[in-house]
Amino acid sequence: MNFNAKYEETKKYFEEKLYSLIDNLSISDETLKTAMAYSVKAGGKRFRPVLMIETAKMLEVNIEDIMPFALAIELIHTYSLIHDDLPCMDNDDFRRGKPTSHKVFGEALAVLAGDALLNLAYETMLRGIGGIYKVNASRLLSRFAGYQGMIGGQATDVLSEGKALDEETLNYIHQNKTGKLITAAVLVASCVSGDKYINELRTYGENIGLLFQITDDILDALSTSNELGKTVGKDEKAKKLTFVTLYGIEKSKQMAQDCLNNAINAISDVDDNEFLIELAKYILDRKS
Ligand code: GRG
Repeated sequence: MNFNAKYEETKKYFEEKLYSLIDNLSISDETLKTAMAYSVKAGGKRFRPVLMIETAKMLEVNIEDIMPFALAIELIHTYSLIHDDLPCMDNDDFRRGKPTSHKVFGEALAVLAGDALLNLAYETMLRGIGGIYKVNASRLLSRFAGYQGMIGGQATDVLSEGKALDEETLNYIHQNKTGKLITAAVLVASCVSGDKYINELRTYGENIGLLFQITDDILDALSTSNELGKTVGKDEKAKKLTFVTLYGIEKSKQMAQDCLNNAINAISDVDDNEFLIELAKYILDRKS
């Protein structure tokens, strides 16, 4: 299997659907529409929707059945980045190599564009909803993106700033802030399939979620702004507790390798697992 070609093909297919959704929105305020489209079309790896679509294909779920959820998860991810970049949170000027939403449109519009994308996510996910499997998938995505997931992790992260953090709190923050949405990508596909391989995919998702965060911390410490398209070295400057500041680079790399091994082992008996295995390896090797 040519992993890169398959990733790019699925990403392209997904982006066509995403852009068509955004372009066809009927929004009376042109600035709001422009702000929503600006962040949606700013690029990005489309990692979560690609993971969800490929997991669904592996579980023999129809692409039309998974697409509303794939669109929803990317819209949720995009809103979270807009809000995370705001002056009241991470205060970032650049994202994906471009000025952040509030730098272009002002803070009020950035908040509203994020809110609008979040609402659009649920509207899209619920379009054509039917059957207990899809209802369960919707509940899971809502929960994992909310106070028991991404927002919960972000809240603890914000509230921990400047405090001495213990290992348990660091793990809680990362399992939720970054890990839950990534785990949701595989679990939503499993829910829609009628819970096929749900336990194996949960362990896989949790491990690649953690792997994603550890590599993010390593990249923040070692990359240049040009490579990442955002400000780097912020964690150390802000005295933020990260895997790198807590364990150092070498131990963090070892932990990343352990997560990769755990993820691969979890799905070793799952049929047609090649793409998911290659995807886990890609996270470890990623440069942005
Ligand atoms: C504001 C509710 C709320 C949540 C914010 C996503 C998030 C939670 C914070 C972002 C902080 C951060 C840099 C986390 C590290 C992992 C992460 C989510 C990186 C960005 O995701 P990528 O690499 O981005 O998938 P692209 O640009 O490729 O889409």
